[in-house]
Amino acid sequence: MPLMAEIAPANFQQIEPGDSPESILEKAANVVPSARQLAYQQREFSGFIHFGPNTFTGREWGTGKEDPQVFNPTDLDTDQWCDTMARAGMKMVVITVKHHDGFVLWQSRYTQHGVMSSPLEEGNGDILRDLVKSCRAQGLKIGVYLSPADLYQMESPAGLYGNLSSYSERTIPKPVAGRPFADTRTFKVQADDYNEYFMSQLFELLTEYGPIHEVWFDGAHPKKKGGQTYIRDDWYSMIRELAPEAVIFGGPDVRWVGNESGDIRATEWSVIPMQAGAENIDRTAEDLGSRQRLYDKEYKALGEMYQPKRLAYTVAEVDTSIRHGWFFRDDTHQQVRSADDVFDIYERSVGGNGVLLLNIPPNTRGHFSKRDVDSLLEVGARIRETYGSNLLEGARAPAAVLDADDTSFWQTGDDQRSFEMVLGAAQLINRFMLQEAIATHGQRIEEHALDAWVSGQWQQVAQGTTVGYKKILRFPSITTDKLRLRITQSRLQATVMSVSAHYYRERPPPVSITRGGRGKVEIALVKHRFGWKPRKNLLKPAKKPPEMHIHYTTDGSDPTTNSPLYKAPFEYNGGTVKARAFWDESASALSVHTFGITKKHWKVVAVSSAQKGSWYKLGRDSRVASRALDNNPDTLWQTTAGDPLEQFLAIDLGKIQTLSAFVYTPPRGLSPGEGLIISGQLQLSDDGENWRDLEAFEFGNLVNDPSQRTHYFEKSVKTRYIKLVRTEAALGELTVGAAEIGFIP
Ligand code: FUL
Repeated sequence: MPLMAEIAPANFQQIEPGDSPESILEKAANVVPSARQLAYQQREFSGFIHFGPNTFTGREWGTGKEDPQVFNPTDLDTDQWCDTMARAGMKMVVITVKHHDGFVLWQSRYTQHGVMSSPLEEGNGDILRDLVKSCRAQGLKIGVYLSPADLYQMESPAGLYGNLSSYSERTIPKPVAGRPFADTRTFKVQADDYNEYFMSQLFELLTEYGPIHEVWFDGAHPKKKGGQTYIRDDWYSMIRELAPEAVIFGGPDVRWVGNESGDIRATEWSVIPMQAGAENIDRTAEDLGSRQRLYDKEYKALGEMYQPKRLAYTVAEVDTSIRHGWFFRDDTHQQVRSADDVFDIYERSVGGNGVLLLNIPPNTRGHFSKRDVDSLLEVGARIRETYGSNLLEGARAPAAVLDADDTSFWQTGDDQRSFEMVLGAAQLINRFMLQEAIATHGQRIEEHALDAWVSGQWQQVAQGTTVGYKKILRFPSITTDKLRLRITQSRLQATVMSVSAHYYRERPPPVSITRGGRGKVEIALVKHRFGWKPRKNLLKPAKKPPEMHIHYTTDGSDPTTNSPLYKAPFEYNGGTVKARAFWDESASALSVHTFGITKKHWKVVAVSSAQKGSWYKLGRDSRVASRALDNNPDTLWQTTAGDPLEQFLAIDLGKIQTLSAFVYTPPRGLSPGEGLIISGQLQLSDDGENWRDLEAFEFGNLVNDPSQRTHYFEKSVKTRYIKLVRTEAALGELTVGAAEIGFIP
């Protein structure tokens, strides 16, 4: 392909009507991150803090009607948070200064719904002030999550959200008698009451708490009101003026990776086609930036309005929580991710051209709980142990890829597509890291492969697609003294700025605990995504893997080598199974699974409605009520839209059972948000006809995180008949459903 006239690298490139596929590709290859995006991406790993009334009420999404008195951390210790995060290897912290409930964690002039009305320091507490101080001591940067959705401002009588006030010229910050600002800059905007409120609060955050490095705008909206609109362009301009180093998440700089489970695409392009403003892309789509996507005919066929106007640089941010849920709920049931799990997410996200934003929700004392701390400290130790040094140091290789200079790089040429690295001595290696010179040359590598010299010949040990800021290749351990990196496909000539090789000390893999079709519990080693076992005919493992044993318990205790040895699937009527794999002295992370009572003798006694007939994905009767009891999470029960007043499912458990919790598995495979039961009521009956209320339940944030949810009862109940009644469906949908309904004994 003939090269076109040089294009000056820029943060975005405009697509013009006369552009050809070649010229579009050339433009894409010359999109580079802005200085603030680059600095942000180089920080790699940040902590996320969800803290607020939800911490004390156990909700995922608040209502805005909480009494500020509930917010009562009894022993707030932001130093403990920051000390832990710094030791985990994080460089920045983002905190929910205002979540969807509208409660503010700082001393805002503009509302009383926040710390100023809470018991914390008798109304004088300020979580952001304390956190900023602790962050400084640890060298951590700080970011603020300010939710545009604000339930307090929607629900309270004088609330400003959607109050139908007119847009007129307003001055930001709105002056408040007796509370002047030291920073005397002001902004004139056309705004309504809520935008004026929101921007004035942003002004406080950006001018009174020191440099802010990320502003996080959540896209989620538990509710909407009054056709409220946002003057986003004005928010962004003010941020640029007041916090020039801050990246904007949910705005022009940083993009949601598209899930909350810690996953990143195997191919993660930073350069993606979009309209100006960046709001019009489907962030959950599998392919955002391949060549096909750049000059997609179908995309163009949608018409002028939908045509991508520019190729822009956006950093993918992987936000996930160390706990099940974003807020602290309890230290008994709420699951905490193991170090294995977090380290795996770290390697895939940071080593997959993304930034990892890991949430650690403080508990009601205002501390990180011990389990979270243990896991984080172990992750920090593994990061240092694995990535703290480079096994290629002193190797013979192009100097530019081994020096510490970010401006020097090796570049492919017409007949130069690979380079070798010759080590001084053979080394045990199972990780390889590479980086492109994105600051000057953008993201260009489309495919690459790594070879090792083993048994007198080159053997491919790993391959990948995109690289961008950083790629970590993981492969079974090999012993070698020679490596070769091949760039097998790229946009224009690609660059490699830096490479390193590492060894991750292998641990026994975690185990999975499942219940098979016949109701028996099966425990198995999880095959690591990065191939704990070498593929056949590829390479002999450098070391023979040691013998592995799995031990488990059903009495709640932590399994040791003295616990029952797992040999074969076993019968189990429900409860909690814990298991670990052991080799030599080391044990895998603890796996825990709680099973509901078996559903063998359950029957549907009544249902408000169910979708009949076949459904294209699953065939005949795939959405009838019994599908919620069939132990198959891929089938589902879904109501019709014909019973909007009362939607329910009543079940006969076959005999009287003792139940301690309700487990809801949301339907899969419907459109996003469809069929989700956000809140409901459980009822009991002795005869299947006369019902009395048991408890109400509520599951927040199901749309973004449609994972299995458990509602524990205040105390266990005995019953033969139980009924699930929908109170509210997600996004106001007319139908609800479930993939599975379960109860824990
Ligand atoms: C989502 C929110 O709805 C959750 O509550 C959480 O804050 C998460 C980070 O973003 O959109």
